[in-house]
Amino acid sequence: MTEFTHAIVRRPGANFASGLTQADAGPPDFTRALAQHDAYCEALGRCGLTVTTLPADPAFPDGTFVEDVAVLTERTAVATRPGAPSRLGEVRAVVANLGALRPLTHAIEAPGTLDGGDVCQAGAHIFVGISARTNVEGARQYCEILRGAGHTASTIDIRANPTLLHLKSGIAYLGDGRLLVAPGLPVCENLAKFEILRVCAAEAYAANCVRVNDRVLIAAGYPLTAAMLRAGGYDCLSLDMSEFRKMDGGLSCLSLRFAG
Ligand code: CIR
Repeated sequence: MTEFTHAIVRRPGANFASGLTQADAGPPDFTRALAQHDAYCEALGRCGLTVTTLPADPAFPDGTFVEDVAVLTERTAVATRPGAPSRLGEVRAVVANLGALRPLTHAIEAPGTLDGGDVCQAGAHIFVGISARTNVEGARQYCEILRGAGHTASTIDIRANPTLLHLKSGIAYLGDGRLLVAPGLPVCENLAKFEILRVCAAEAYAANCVRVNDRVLIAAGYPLTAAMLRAGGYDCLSLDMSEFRKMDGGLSCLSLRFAG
């Protein structure tokens, strides 16, 4: 598993509640969102990462979900082309801040769209979701980039499952050939090569966890998933994600993690 040294995050802006959401869970509380974001950054620090925090940009209420605008592997650094038109302009600032640490190797071109939330790296293999945000052309371009760099890649079409905004809304790689998977994620041949830990239907949101070096960041309030991970030997840091969940966001979306 890649040992991460750096993360880029972006503070939620005062108009965070104007972002895109289908959660129907009411508006997020901005003050609480800031406190949750601070705790998230602190957790990344505890995992050994140097965290660069970008200021909010009022032009982009979804800008705190930085994961969607770039995808980084050990061999590639790709600027995405987000599937939501309101998010297209988020790419520039984040990519500029990757700077010399991770200079871009590629960019997704129109008419392709790709959201970083649809990319799940599982060791040497990379799963790319085809979703309401990532189209077939964007996934094709990205898979070609990955294969050209020596990765293997395959797609998972999640369009039949509207409860999953992105592929990583329903899957997380835990390392050691293990995946945490939500119910409803289509099981394909490439997934079956991994050991699968299943999240129960009542805790589907908990499938979006993040392995960061020796720890796993998990969303607070999902005791069965937490117990399963702890029984599996994982050192879990539990974080309250309530306000980001109201905006369809999860733990992975709030940072770009990489080895600098
Ligand atoms: C959006 O709809 O684009 C944001 N409100 C949430 C994005 C969450 N990102 C992610 O899961 N990677």
